[in-house]
Amino acid sequence: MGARRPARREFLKTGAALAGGLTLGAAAPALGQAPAQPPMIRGERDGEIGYGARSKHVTSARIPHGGRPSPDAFGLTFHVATPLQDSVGVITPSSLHYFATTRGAFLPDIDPRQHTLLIHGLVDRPLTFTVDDVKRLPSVTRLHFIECAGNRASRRAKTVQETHGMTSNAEWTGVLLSTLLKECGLKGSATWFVAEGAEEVKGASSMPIAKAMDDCIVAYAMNGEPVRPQNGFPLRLMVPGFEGIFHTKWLQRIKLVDRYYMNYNDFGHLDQDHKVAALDYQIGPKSVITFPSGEQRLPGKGFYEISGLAWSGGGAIAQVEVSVDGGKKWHKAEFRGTPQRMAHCRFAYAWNWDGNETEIMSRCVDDVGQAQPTREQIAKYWNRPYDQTFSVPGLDNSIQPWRIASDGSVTNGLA
Ligand SMILES: Nc1nc2c(c(=O)[nH]1)N[C@H]1C(S)=C(S)[C@@H](COP(=O)(O)O)O[C@H]1N2
Ligand SMILES: [Mo]
Repeated sequence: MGARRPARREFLKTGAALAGGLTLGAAAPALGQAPAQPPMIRGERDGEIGYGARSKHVTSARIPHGGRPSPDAFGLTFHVATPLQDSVGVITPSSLHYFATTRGAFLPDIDPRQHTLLIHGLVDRPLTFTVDDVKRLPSVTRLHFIECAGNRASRRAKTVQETHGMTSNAEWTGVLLSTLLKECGLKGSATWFVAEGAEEVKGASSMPIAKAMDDCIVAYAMNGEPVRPQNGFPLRLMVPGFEGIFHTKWLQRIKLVDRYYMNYNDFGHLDQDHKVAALDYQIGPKSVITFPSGEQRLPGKGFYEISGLAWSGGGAIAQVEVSVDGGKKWHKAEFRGTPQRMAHCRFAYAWNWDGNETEIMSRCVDDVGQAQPTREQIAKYWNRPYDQTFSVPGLDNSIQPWRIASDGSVTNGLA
């Protein structure tokens, strides 16, 4: 199991911190009355029977990302971010999964009985699969994150939803793309493939064949039910660890080709600097503290469990460290659950806040040895000056600091 058993010393320290925090008012003393009877939710009238609804007291919601309304005045949907500040565990509920359409889209309303997936090009036998055909084949079920290239630190962002909400993590079920490609028989000249969606702009991307044969999934289910229309119903391609744009939704066609093909999607997101472009496929190791994070408030000094998420496109997360003094000292965080390959993993760190202003942040290392960099390190790598105006070229996996003021308010440490 990946969750380390805490050393006895560490456990005692945590226990002491917890006891201290509770005496500082985290829970009210019991006075011995029986709990009052709450009002009742009334069956179907409150929408609870056919398809469950959450409590009306839970209001966590997605927000449009990057200042662009979604849907816009024409009814097109763009980018919408997950409320990571409220997240617990590692599963993003499907209703809160971020979603992104590269050029804005009306969501295709696809009848799964009519839908087919065509695989053709450099294959021995071009084949057309119905959704039922796909479901008959041997399946896999795996946790995977998706992250959009638009997910980046910014001085203007106030909350972790604004800085990091363009990533989510779900349990995906489907058939390995390699299973389908073996049915078709790959020709030796097939070195790339193009995956295409069913909407008007096609959302197509070119990807190397090695990735197709490794771990890509043609997914039909997400978190135990059919993939939601916003996330690609009835079939979507999962390209674990690759930038979000490659995970083609409403998947209807895969063409095997012998070189990189420029598509609408590729054109929109490729950088002219080939060094930046090369780093735009696989997501680097990244982590962020989700509690406490921007615009939250600590009610007073004492015990808190710092909690956050870590992920990498290169494999599973091997280690997360937390600093509670602005990056001077780093402490090993604990995992909650077992880190999975190309999936969010939840980390926690027991903290006794002394009530003084400070800065907290996390950093991670994945199991192929890649480490999450600071923004200064990234600037140095690209040979650019590091100042307030620096923006990370390509994908941004920089360390995110949160500033805690002595009144307990939390703000973006980059601001
Ligand atoms: N067909 C199609 N697939 C697509 C897109 C699109 O616009 N059309 N957007 C891509 C982008 S930019 C991202 S980040 C991910 C987002 O997946 P999600 O909406 O399920 O979170 O889907 C990708 N797949
Ligand atoms: Mo994206």
